[in-house]
Amino acid sequence: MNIPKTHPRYKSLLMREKLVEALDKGILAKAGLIAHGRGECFDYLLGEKTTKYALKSIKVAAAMLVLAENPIISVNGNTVALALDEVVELAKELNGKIEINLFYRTKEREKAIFNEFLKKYREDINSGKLKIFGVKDVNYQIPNLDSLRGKVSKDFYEADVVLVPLEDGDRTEALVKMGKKVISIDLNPLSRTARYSTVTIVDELTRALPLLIKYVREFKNRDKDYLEELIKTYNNKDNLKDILKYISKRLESIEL
Ligand code: PTJ
Repeated sequence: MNIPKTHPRYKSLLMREKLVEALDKGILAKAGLIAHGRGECFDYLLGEKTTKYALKSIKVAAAMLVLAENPIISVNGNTVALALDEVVELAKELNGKIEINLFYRTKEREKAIFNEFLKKYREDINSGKLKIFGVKDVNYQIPNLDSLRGKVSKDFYEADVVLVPLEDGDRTEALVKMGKKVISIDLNPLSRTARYSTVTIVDELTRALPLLIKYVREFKNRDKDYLEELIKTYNNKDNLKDILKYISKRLESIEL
């Protein structure tokens, strides 16, 4: 569909279009459309911009990723549909590790997603700059997690910091129980994922990732004490409460 750039909701419509295309290509789960709709609704409440609270989480997440010994980024259908390039850019700033992990897991979708990486980043994959896990190598099981999301690669299993955009609450809880630091990106500050994560970035994926990349680059040049202090002084639950207050104040003062 040709969406005119002048349309007041151009960006939002473009995102929907990308998701529909991804559905046609077998990348997105049908339920991914519903998940996006829920996200859109929360984004309206947030004013469709990165709040100062989200920025705070982004900085803490960047510090954690820079200090991590073995970080990994987990991607699902929605993330690949909306932000494949940003995920790759971020992975390449770290150790190049990305894991495909699907809630609605089928061999066909795994393959379609892997091919999407291969189409654009074959050279990086062949040279080892980019490592895509989660297709034929899922020999490890996350304890206490029955969904198909529980099957992971050795690299994911052993990671100390995991970035999980649009995650499920169950897996977030199980990953935290394993002792991992879990960074999620989720527009819904009330979700179980948001509440269980070590750091929740309550922001839209395609707004948050470029900022995360920016701060990862910047923080590689900062000393360890500075980054550790950022992490130490952050409290995820307090941040979520601040976001809820922000939404509620915003709604009370809104002019229609
Ligand atoms: O590709 P699969 O099979 O792994 O399935 C992925 C989905 C997302 C369908 C699956 O994990 C799922 O059902 O997730 P939930 O439980 O609906 O949670 C998705 C969360 O992501 C919701 O809380 C939404 O508010 C949020 N969300 C949706 N779109 C965005 C978003 N957060 C940030 N940016 C978005 N663009």
